[in-house]
Amino acid sequence: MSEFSILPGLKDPAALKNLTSEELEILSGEIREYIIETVNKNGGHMASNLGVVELTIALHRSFNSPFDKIVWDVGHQCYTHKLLTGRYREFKTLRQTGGMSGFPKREESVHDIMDTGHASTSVSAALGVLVGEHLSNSKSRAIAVIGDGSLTGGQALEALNYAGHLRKNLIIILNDNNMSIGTNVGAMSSYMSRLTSTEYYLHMRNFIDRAVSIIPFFGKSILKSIYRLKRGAKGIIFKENLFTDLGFKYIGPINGHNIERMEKVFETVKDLREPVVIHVQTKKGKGLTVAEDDPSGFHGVSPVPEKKEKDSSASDNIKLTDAYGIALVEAAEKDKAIVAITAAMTKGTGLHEFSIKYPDRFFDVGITEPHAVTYSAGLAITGKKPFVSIYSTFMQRAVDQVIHDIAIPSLPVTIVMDRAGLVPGDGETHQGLYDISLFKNVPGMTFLSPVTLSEMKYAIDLARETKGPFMIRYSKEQCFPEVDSLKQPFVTGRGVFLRENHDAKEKILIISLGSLLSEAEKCADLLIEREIYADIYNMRYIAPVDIDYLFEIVGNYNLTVFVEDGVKTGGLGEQLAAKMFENDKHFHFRYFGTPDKFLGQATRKELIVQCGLDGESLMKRIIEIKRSYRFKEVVKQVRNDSWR
Ligand SMILES: Cc1ncc(C[n+]2csc(CCOP(=O)(O)OP(=O)(O)O)c2C)c(N)n1
Repeated sequence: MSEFSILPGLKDPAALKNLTSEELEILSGEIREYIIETVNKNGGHMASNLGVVELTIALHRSFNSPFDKIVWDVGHQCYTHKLLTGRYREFKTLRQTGGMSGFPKREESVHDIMDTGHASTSVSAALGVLVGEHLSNSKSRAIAVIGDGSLTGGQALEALNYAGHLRKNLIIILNDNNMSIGTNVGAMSSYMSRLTSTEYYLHMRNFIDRAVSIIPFFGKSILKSIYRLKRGAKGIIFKENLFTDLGFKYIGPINGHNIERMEKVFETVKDLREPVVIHVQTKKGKGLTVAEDDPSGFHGVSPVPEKKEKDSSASDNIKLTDAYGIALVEAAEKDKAIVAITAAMTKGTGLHEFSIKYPDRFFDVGITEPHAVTYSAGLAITGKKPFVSIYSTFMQRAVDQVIHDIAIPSLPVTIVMDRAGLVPGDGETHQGLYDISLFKNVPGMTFLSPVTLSEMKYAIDLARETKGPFMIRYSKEQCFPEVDSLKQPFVTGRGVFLRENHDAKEKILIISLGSLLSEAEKCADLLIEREIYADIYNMRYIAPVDIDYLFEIVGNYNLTVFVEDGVKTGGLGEQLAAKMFENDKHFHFRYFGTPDKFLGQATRKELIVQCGLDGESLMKRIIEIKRSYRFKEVVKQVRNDSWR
């Protein structure tokens, strides 16, 4: 680790206020260096964090955190904030198990106002905090820092609407880098580009910036004139400014890499009595040329060793995300009705190739998951076959849209949930553990969990032939190897045996749902070492389940263990157990999933072990059940004998 002169000594943001402008420049450089080193080593959000170094310094110099509440939208850009709020040492452990979170976390620091990870919540949260503080007669200020991408999310717009109505002194910093993860999309984005790029307006902006810089500390009357001047400028070009029309004061665009200028503006708005939007322009990836040139590629960065591993991997060992991308492109070639939709996650959901090959049939609708789902319902009404790709965790946003707009009218929309199950690195907010419990009981839903490229292709073919709502879920994992048993076509409601040994004396079955199949396989291998044989059945279907067929299978075994990559309570295993109970099927059946608690950051492997779902834990659990089963059998036998 490099030797830094200023950063390690900063234990509290208040100390920032004593630094000279030369020292602030050195500090910015040290922060960037530390972020680059750490993110390369541990993985994390590179470009977004490099873009807000000066903005964060200016905020912490102007406001008094934690008395003043700074709320970061998404929170993926909070690294400088963490470094300036006493977490210099901990930063080395960024995203590691038991280490510092890559997102704001209340339990980590009083400076972290919200636990975040999902977009577009900051304005609502900051407004709530502000009103709450006022009710307690506190003079705390509330500042929401939101990116131009996150501003496209419906919740942010709902909050702007209400904040404009309340007219409290909420401060919104609009961090505009003209990017979401990829290029930002939508009318809002073009609107902001117009705000920042019109020649005349740029001229006016330069004039105002200059005016601001020569006034040492401009008073309210001068500020008022600046507003008037700016409104005048906008009046000529735009007639109306969205923010001013919603009831906000608007200042901007200002250079988000000039600490002094930002501070002057922040100092002035501090005591305003109405809501204000400060439009700050930043460069995503600032200070790291490769990230500046490819901000999208450097949005989320994998640790360097993982990259090497990935490069050396064989092409048949692809991730399920890539399998989906390949399978959808293939399906789209033969089926012109297929259209693909993503909510700002083109690359993350494997749709990059589709977007290049079929630009007219591809829609990145911005960070707007509920809209993405209902928009797809509209497309389906016209005979299109929409495939909407959204991470499992972000689909939590669109539960009502699935039920109300797709399932009730029984529209053929396929929701494809990537990053389902245990998700590494990002912690509680990014786990994909609830989709099975949220959606499996939606009437008419077909819900599949493919584990190989060939299963993915079957799933997509089935989806495009199905007339009603459809869901596909898979993890961030590699595909399971293409073994013959998994190449069998799909039969409604049924799975397939990965391993079946008819000669075993004592019959044990492991039913696996999703990517835990590889752990089921390890478990069976470990059991063999102990001379216990277990068959493995890949469930494939979450809904519908051919329950009579499943009963028939389970009836052949002395013990069946069901394993799912999702929360146990409300999961499929629990539902199957209930069905057995209802039908007086006294099978010896156990089901395992993730526990009823939020799971923090760790590698996927570590998370699997934590939940007792790895091969070895499963093996131990099965042996334990067998033991207690024998014991119970003996007790039952004794009781029966004594009753006779
Ligand atoms: C509801 C939701 N959908 C998707 C994401 C994934 N995501 C994380 S950051 C990001 C882009 C945010 O863009 P912006 O707010 O402009 O911030 P920038 O990274 O450009 O600084 C996206 C889409 C998310 N965090 N939450």
